Amino acid sequence: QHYQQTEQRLQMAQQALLGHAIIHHYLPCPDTDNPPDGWENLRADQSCVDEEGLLPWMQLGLVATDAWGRYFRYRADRTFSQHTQWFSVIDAEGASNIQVVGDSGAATSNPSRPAAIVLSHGENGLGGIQSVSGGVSHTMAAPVHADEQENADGDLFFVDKARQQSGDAVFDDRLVMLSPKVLIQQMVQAQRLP
Ligand SMILES: [Ca+2]
Ligand SMILES: [Ca+2]
Repeated sequence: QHYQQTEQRLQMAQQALLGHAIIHHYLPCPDTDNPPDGWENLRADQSCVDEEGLLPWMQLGLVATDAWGRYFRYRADRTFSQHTQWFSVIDAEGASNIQVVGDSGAATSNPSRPAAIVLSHGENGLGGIQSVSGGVSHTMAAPVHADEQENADGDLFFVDKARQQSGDAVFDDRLVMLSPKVLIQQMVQAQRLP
């Protein structure tokens, strides 16, 4: 039930990001405030304060958290989140530095290179930030599973795979990717690319 609801919210986040890109010709920056306010954080020069943070849910008109009350982690590649310059089709193809693999151990596997990812830390919530009523937030404990650690370390690498458990180490993260191809196709259709 919680997984289904979280899955639905992730799908909606994916759609909302596409819609945002079509309207504004870029992806929003992450929300890096503490406590988060649901709005992107920009520097004076309009670049993102950080490429990774929380999904700016207010800006996208979404529910703030997953079904367990934790904010969604969000990373947008800088090619696609530049507010001052439109990305071109040529630049965008394969330009993303984000890499998503099915298993961090499988170094040979071909990584996906999405323009952005939205991630729920799952039922255990480890590595996430819990929303507490009254605008307060609470940082969850660090993950135990190596692939959950990979999803919480703030770098360019992520793991997307089915739930897994070995002893105390549980992998239950869920993520959605925004494909550059889909993004470009939608923007071309909406005549939002030069
Ligand atoms: Ca998790
Ligand atoms: Ca990582």
